Amino acid sequence: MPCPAQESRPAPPKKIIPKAPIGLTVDIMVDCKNIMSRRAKEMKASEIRELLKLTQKPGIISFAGGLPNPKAFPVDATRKIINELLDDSCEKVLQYGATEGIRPLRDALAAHMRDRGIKVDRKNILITHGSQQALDLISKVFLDPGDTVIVGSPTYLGATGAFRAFQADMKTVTVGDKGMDMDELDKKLEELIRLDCRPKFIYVVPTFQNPSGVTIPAENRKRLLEIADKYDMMIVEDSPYSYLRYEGEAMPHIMSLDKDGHVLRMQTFSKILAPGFRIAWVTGPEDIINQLVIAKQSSDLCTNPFGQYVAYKYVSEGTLYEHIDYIKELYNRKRLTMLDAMEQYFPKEVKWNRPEGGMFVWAILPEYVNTREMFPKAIEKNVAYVVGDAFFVEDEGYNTMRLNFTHSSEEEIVEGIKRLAKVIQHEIDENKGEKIEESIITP
Ligand code: PMP
Ligand code: G9A
Repeated sequence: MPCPAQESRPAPPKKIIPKAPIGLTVDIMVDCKNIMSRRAKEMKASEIRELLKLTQKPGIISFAGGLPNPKAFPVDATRKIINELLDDSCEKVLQYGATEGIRPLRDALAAHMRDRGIKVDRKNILITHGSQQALDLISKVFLDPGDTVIVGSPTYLGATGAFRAFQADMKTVTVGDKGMDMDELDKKLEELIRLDCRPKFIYVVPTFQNPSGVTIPAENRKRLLEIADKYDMMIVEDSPYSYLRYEGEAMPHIMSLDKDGHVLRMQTFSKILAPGFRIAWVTGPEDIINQLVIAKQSSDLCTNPFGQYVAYKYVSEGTLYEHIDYIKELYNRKRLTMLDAMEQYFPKEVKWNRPEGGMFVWAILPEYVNTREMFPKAIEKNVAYVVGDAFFVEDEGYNTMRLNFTHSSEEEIVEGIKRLAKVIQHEIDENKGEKIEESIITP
């Protein structure tokens, strides 16, 4: 059935748009700094978002943003779906939708979660404008100024940005090669509760963590739930990368191990379809989902229904799973290319991990190399990374960096690693020398 909007409409007359006067807006603004909320004053620009502007410089090879590769975007299949949606149901797909998300997508996602051992239905699912919005809504619903949240050290900076925007007090727990240190977490919670400070939730990225690429093993996932149960605490499980496993055994979702409703789980289509759709979902207890819906109503009314219908077609027709297999093959080649190039070109003083999935390799440089100070030199040589300290709440991680391997081509990965290796070697040589000199002067 043709869309009513397409029915014989005369072409609109061409309008002449008058040019706006230049230079007025800034001059006539009130002294806005003075009237901004305390919350706004405490907000910090996202280093990744700022870096994205810088890395658009022509010729630069960027290992900075956690960007999917454009080859992973299913253009032809999406075009076909979009045409079908516009031809068959444009009244529905171009209309406002329910704040919770469109029903068929919520039903399909609930079924998908049930297949993974999570007993939920539609009322446990909220569709959000990316997982980033879910982080914002969770903060809005749970955090009063000064409330405590537990985060990893390091952790995803988009999450700390959201928690900071709601004036949270973030307490950190070390993330090692098995993810968050459970003994330290247990001790920290005991200590905080003794001081009458009850954190609102524990935030984790359990699988192929952003930024470190590490995964919490199955036994530690159970331990995390035991700890959450012991202190009656909620876990926010943010898992955008769990579908992107290239080797090793799949881990159970923390939520699938939970019997007592401790977990809110976030997943996204950004890394398995395309981030441009901005479609993600939160799975959780009905009461929490309902409260998040209310918070979302004043945020954006609803997530874009058009994108949701596209995502729904992918899920319901099963093409998403074939597509994920394709992405995994593409990204695994890039991961191996980066790891091989690092092995071949990086100075021996640099250490890094071998993530089994996801999008990032985490590198640790000698302590005397500051990756933030080194950054402009890397940009000068046309290669970019994210400075590691951006992922730490406390002042630490100055000798670390995050490298994304999914966005660049394999040739660019090799060339970019060669360039970066030279920059690092230069920094090591310069600072090592200074250290020795210092120790000669002041024994
Ligand atoms: N959480 C984590 C851990 C992420 O890495 C990202 C994106 N890089 C997000 C949330 C936000 O994802 P999106 O809003 O695109 O769904
Ligand atoms: O902010 C973005 O563009 C998403 C990427 C996040 C990241 O690099 O961690």
